[in-house]
Amino acid sequence: MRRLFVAVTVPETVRRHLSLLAGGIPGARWVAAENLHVTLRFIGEVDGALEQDIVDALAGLHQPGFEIRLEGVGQFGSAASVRSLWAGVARCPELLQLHRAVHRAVSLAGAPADRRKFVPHVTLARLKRTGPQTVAGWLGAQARFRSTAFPVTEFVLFESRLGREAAHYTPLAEFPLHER
Ligand code: 2AM
Repeated sequence: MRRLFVAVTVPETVRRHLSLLAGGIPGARWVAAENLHVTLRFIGEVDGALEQDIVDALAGLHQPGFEIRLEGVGQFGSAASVRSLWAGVARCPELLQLHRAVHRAVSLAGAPADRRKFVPHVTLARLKRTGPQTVAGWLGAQARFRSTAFPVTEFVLFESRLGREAAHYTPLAEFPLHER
């Protein structure tokens, strides 16, 4: 069984820009620059046969390439406890369309359901038992974050192996997007 997800990667220049946001929050575990990505669909643990069906389904998609820009920051979690901090993605109908196509394809292939609402983001830090007052200063300081726009020319199927400190992501297959 492998734990899978589908994502869009972030170019080196933008990852470097994002890594400037890391710091200033006690107890935060900042995501390593090479692991920064926008998840399109979390799949979870699947066996080899289902993985092959998922690869085939993704290979059958014919979606256009487009540009995105990262913009703003936010948090996930409850009112009492912040679970993660992230950079947002500026409004992009083509990314939403790609998400829908990937979601539908892997669901039809038989992947486990993913009922999370799609909020496009790049997770920057994971937190434990952190109150909202601890991150308020960081959220305020980074509110105006805005990356350069960059082209999305492919999406990637990743394996995620969970380590004690951080997850390790390995690209398993790349799926090109097409010219309009
Ligand atoms: P996150 O960054 O917002 O936590 C690999 O784990 C990727 O899949 C992460 O980017 C993670 O999003 C995303 N993901 C979505 N749903 C998940 C889930 N139920 N468990 C773990 N990761 C999930």
